[in-house]
Amino acid sequence: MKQFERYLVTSALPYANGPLHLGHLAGAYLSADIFVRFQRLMGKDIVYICGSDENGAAITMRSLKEGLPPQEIVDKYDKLFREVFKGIGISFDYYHRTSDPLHHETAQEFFQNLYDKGEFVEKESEQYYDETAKMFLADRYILGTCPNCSHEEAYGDQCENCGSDLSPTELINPISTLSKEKPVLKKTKHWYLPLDKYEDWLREWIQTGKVGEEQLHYPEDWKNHVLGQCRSWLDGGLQARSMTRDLDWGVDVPQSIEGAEGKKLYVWMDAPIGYVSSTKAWAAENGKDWELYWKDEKSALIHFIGKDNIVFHCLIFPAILKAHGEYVLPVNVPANQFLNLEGKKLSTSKNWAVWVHDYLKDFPGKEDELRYALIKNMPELKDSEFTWKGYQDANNNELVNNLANFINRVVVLVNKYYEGVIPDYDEALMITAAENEDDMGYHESEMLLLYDNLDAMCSALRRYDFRSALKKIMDISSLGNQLLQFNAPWKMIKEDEDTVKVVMNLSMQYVTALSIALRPFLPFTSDKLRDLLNLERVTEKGELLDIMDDLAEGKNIIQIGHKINEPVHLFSRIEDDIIQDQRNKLIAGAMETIETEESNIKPTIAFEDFSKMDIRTATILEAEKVEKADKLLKLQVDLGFEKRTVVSGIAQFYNPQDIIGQEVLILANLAPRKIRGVESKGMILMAEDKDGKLSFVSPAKGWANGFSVS
Ligand code: B3M
Ligand code: ZN
Repeated sequence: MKQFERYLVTSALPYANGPLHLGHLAGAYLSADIFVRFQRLMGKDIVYICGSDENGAAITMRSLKEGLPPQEIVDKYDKLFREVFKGIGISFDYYHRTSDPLHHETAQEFFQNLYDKGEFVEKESEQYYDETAKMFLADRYILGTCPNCSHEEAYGDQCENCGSDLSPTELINPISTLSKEKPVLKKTKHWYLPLDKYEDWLREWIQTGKVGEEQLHYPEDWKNHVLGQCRSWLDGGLQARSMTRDLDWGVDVPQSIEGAEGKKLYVWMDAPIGYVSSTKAWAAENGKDWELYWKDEKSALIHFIGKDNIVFHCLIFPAILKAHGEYVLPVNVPANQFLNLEGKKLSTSKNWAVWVHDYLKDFPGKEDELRYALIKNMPELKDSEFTWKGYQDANNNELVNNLANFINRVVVLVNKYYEGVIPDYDEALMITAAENEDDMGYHESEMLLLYDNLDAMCSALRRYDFRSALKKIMDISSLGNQLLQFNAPWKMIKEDEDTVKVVMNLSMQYVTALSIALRPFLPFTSDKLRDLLNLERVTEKGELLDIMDDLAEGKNIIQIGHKINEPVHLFSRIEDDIIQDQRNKLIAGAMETIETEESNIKPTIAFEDFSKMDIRTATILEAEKVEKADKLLKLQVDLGFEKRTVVSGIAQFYNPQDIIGQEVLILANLAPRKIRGVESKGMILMAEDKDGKLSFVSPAKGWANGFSVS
């Protein structure tokens, strides 16, 4: 195993275009925070950096939607992120932002470096341009009809109805979301990174961990789903990717480069360099050398991200780093999968989310309760789920009944029997040679057991297996509870005070170990517990390493004669009504979003516009699936005065055999269109519900065909 002298840990830079929800936390932030706090507790040199991602179309689209300038949008969310991350205890060493001049400079230097080395290929292509708004349109600014499923609101890069990847020029009837007009194709020049050129070494590096002779990482340490995704990208063949955009918001392409005017860096070119600028800002404020962390081979770079960012962190950014030449490559990218919520995909646009700022407001002082529930269900290897019931159970059954119960019992008893002073004990009393070959005392052997459990927790943390590591903490607490249950000091105190001293001293050692070991997971609880123990709060400077050394040598970690404080409650039960409130809130939020969307009526039209439409009653005579199109049915409809063919995107909702004889309304004078080789004349009118389900709109039963609807 390669030994590293220092670590640089990053969490994905969140787009400053909307608030953070539980999925974000469980994806890239909690995991990194646990890892970093743990390494600090082990005395490692580790820097944890992040920042707001404030460039690119994600921001300008939001600015359009909220009707605020982009700068105001990013200021608003950057501020919110800082509050929320602090509130939930994410312990960045530095939180920067990519609108900062230092970042613009750093990203431009990087671009210039690659440009000077001839790493880019200049290419001219035709892209959509909005003549009214006078700008080139990023993919998301173009809407049109999907060529695959006829969905009318497909984006320039993707159809959300059938899920196909598109490019803007494939859309039928493209329209600009800015001016609502048809964009024109216009020539534009961009700089492309020829990723195909790096394919061979990327494959070698991902699969063997080697670049040339040098072993840079060990693939067996990487998560399978991460390797799998990389492999499938590589197998599909990498393509040159444009590293610049025609946008008016973001980092300028260095103006010394010919043709740079009006061009910005592609957001996925500049954002990962945000990790570098954030490190620079941290170093400048702390008198450190940022280059050591990025350029020395004894530095381990680790990116914590969600699975949708894998290709950028495992292939594209490494290619950029390598092309530059002076930088280290990541030793691991322990990406998490997705967190679902109450049985559904988390969705910002559908407002199916628990927002972290809302949680912090609704549950003040219960930050660790959320951290616990999320870590326990972290989507480390596969998608997982957060439910309010699960949150309640984790709190009541584990934090209250196990952890708080153990700690409380110990603290109460030590206060009761010894006025809060850690008792001295006679180890010899408890040596039971028959049970224990090494003549080891009870205290000593239980301390070793504690050590073994802590050691197992450390190994799990090093493997990024945070769920198992958290489980080890609860195992230690369970062992503590068993210790009390087995010895029942509250009974024993009457006949055998000396043995009670051994048991209570031991229990205090367990509680003290917990006050440090649970810190990566439950930092707020660690502080409360240290206050309760009347010990200094943990500063994350090697404290875990210290107690592990002491325990290995059989030393106590809280000293005889030390006086602790009076008991306080660390966790309390969460009742059903609180949970029900949260469920109601979730559903109400989602409903409200649907209503505002429904009331989001299209612009007013004139009566003449309406009267141009010829809507008729009709009956479906025949229906069959369209080959190789999951969503389409080919229908024969009877309009009374004629029969015709219509292709309709309803195959997901209706079986062909079930709709023969169905009475429908049809827009009869829509221009004919070829869909999948079939000429479609007209459109069947359908109603769409909140889940996107379609159903027929039909005249009263038995209505004759061909009548006009107005
Ligand atoms: N902002 C994408 C995201 O928020 C992007 C991550 C950048 S990491 C350099 O999912
Ligand atoms: Zn589609």
